[in-house]
Order: sequence, then C-alpha cells, then structure tokens
Amino acid sequence: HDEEAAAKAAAVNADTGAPTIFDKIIAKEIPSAIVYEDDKVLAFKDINPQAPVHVLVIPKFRDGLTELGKAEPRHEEILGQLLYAARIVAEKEGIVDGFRVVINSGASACQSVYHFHLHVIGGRQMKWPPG
Ligand code: D5M
Repeated sequence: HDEEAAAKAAAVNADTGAPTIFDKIIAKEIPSAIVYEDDKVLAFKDINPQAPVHVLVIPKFRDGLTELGKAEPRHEEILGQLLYAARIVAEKEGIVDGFRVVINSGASACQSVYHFHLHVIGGRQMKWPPG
C-alpha cells in the first residue's frame, strides 16, 4: 500500500538533527535546478515533481529548524522570508495566479527530509482535500 510505505519511509527518516541532503544542495556539492536564491533562502526544483511546477524553498541556515513543529520564536523572521520567497518562485514559474504551498511536518505528514522546506506546487488544477 503506497500510503503505508510512504509513512514507513518517513518514520525511518524521523528528525534526528543530523545533516541532510539539503546541506549538500546548499553547498552545491550536489547539483540542483535553482529557481531563486538570496543570502538566506534557496529554491530549487523537486527531484520527484508532483505537478508541472514543484519547487522546494529552504533556509540556507537550518538553525535547528528541522520541521515546522519544532519552530521557535527565533525562527519567525526566516519563516516569513521563506513564505514570501514562495510567492517570488510562483511568479518566476508563471503560476502566481494559482498555486499551492505545502509544509509536511513530522512522520505522520510524511516529511522525509528534516531540513525545513516549503513545497510550491502548481501548473495544473489542484484537488482538495490533499491525501
Ligand atoms: O519532501 C522532501 C522532498 O525533497 C521530496 O519531495 C523529494 C525532495 N528531494 C529529495 N532529495 C532531493 C534532491 N536531491 N533534489 C531535489 N529534491 C529532492 P518532504 O516534505 O520531506 O516529504
């Protein structure tokens, strides 16, 4: 069953605070298709796109922000910057008239990479509710 497999995979990857693949993407040790970058934020195409446009927006400095459920007051500013960057990405990708932003927080939401990230998804009609 796909959903169970995804849940299991997410649980295996549960938040340990260890470095993630996104650190290597930030360091440009592994390639990514960058859509937007500034001093604090990096946005790049998801390797497993769920729609014609699927971009991840991440902080360049994780600073303990592994998942939204673990956010602390010091993260408020970067959280706002990431959300605004999602809008910049949507505009650059030509979907600013209609797009979805998703945050998976924790194993039961199937989070798989424990470096906070927003998904910017669009380019097709989205459905509700999500799975
Ligand atoms: O989403 C984590 C997302 O990260 C998932 O959609 C795949 C994506 N991913 C994983 N590795 C890469 C690389 N190397 N490049 C681009 N995208 C990647 P989550 O919300 O944690 O399930």
